[in-house]
Amino acid sequence: MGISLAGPLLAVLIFASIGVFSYMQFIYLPTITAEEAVPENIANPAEGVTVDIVKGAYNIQQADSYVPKEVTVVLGKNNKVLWKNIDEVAHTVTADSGQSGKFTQEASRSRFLQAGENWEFVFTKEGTYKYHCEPHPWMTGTVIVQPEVGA
Ligand SMILES: [Cu+2]
Repeated sequence: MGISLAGPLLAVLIFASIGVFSYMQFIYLPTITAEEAVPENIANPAEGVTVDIVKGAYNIQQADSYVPKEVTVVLGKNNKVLWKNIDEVAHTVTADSGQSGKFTQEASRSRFLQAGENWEFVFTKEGTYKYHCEPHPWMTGTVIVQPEVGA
C-alpha cells in the first residue's frame, strides 16, 4: 500500500514544484530583465581584448597558460574578452567559486573549449573576476573590469 502510493505522490509533488517555479518566474522575470538592461556602449563595446590559451597550457610544469594571465578592461571601451584555445587539448574558462553574476553562470564547468575554439564574454559590471580551468585547476586567470571613464 505504502509503495503503491509513492509513485503517484511523487508525481504530484513534482508537478506542484514545477507549478510554483513557473509562477515565480512569471513574477520575478520582469524585475531581473530590468536590472540587466545595459547601455548600448557597454553591451557592444568598440574594442575588446584577447586571452590566448597557449600551446602546452595543460602542462603543470609550464608557467604560461592563459596569456595574458591578467587583463584589465574598461566598461564602454573594451569590456569584451575573447578566449582563444590555441592548445591541442580542451580547456575551460570557469569562474572561481564565491563569485556571483552573469560571468559565474556563463563561465561554468561545462564551458569546454575544444582545440581551436574561441569564447567571447562581454563584462557589464565592474569588478575582479577570477577563473580557472576545470580539468587543469592550476591554470588561473583574472579579468579586472574598471568603471566607465567619466561615469
Ligand atoms: Cu585546461
